[in-house]
Amino acid sequence: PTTFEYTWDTPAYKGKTSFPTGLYIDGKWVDGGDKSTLDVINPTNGKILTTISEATPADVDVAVKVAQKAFDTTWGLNASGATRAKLLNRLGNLMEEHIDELAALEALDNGKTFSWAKNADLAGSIGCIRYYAGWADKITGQVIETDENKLSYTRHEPMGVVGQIIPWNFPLMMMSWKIGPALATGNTIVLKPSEFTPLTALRMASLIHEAGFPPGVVNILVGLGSTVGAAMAEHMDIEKLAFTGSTLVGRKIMEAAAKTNLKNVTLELGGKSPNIIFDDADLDQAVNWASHGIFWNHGQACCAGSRIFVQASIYDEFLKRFTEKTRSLKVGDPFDEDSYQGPQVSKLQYDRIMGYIDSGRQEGATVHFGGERHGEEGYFIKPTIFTDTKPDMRIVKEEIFGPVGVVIKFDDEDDVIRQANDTVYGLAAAVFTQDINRAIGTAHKLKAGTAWINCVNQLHPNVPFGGFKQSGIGRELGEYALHNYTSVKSVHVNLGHKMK
Ligand code: TXE
Repeated sequence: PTTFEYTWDTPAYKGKTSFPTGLYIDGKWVDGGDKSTLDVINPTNGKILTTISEATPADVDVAVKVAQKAFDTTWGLNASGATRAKLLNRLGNLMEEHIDELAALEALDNGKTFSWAKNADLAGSIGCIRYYAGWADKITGQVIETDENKLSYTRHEPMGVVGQIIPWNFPLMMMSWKIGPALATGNTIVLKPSEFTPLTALRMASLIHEAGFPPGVVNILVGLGSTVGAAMAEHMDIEKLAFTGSTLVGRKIMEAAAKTNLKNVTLELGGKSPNIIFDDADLDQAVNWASHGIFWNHGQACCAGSRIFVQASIYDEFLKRFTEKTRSLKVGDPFDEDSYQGPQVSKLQYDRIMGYIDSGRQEGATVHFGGERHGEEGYFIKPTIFTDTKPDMRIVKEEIFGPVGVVIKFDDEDDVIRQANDTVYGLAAAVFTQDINRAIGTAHKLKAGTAWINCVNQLHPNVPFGGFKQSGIGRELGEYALHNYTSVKSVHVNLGHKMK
């Protein structure tokens, strides 16, 4: 396998990195079974950054075998909670020591700005690993009283080898949300990063190694979804598969699980989250949050507030201030200190988003702001606002996953709740108002796994995150995520009851 080396000399960051890029299996870096490779593209200029080893389905078999062996010997029920906590804490400390380097890699590979990568992605990732380190020695079952001749209790046992497939929008954070609870509960892992953004996961392989996790506990295979991802979903010896990505692929994974070993599946999928702004909201704050809601991470967030509903009496004033705010967002190089928005992650995503912008125009909506590419190279798209939309337009119904928001006028509370819930998704929702009854009442009526009041995009390792409806199955983060990675065993002990 090759070594990736890179030196940054930019306004935001000066530093360098060097790490092996092979598949990380059984504590070693190896080439893929058929020696094939993948190009990693820099989205800021569309050029090849590096070429790395690509895994095959046969490599998945090898990785599952070594993960099973590690589960049976050095991990699983063989490593105490205190040991698992110690190693996770070491990993968190190593990530913090390398925080700038990891943030720079994330910005380079994904296109997000260095400062957001550091302050949001890295802070969230390190916090998540440390949070689950805290749980590792606190995984307990219950003693259940039945009768005096019996002792009944439960154990929350690790499942075994778990598969984890992650996307490209928050590569390191999604990896942390996955490996944190899985390792804390004693599972071994075969993880597939997105083929579009593999670099931070590969750098993490070195840190996991350095932290001292036994070989085979974490295995990282970069490869395509259609080959390696599908092989994981179908694998007979993967007990559980955790996936974050598109609803389309989530469906395929459930289908593959159903057709093979009925592996347990958790899914974190897409969204079309409503952001409701009532006439009594603090307007400047509502504007700033709404902007962050749709334009943060270039709209590539599953919980992006992509449908902005504004009450009729303040609609014109909101739109005026929201347009000014949008105009002020600097689109540019992720390593410029004043950039807010970098390029979209890939040519594929750039084309998809531009396709949605065209469809909005063709279906009769108004491009109120933006609606075109930015600059000459790379995958930059201007932050875009649509108005004059209709409920059945594609830009109102479908997840665009880009910096494209629709602003919709509403009359009253019932009307907006009906419209907000008129979607197949249910990941998140936000409401802005100064009236506490209206705020909490609306939050409770919205069909979404997360409801934000007077804020958006707030995530915390201690608080669960996941979707209603077609946005997913299961919850990540918080104590809830431990359930994704444990099987409950009930033990009945006879204390003297005689059988005749
Ligand atoms: O996602 P994919 P894509 C949404 C968003 C975006 C759209 C398409 O709307 O525009 O999905 O993005 C792996 N079996 N989200 O095409 O393909 C793939 O290799 C097993 C929302 O990039 O779902 C990658 O590791 N795995 C989202 C992961 O799935 C397969 C984040 C996600 O890629 C596979 C990303 C298969 N058959 C996209 N095919 C969110 N919820 O945050 C692909 N993969």
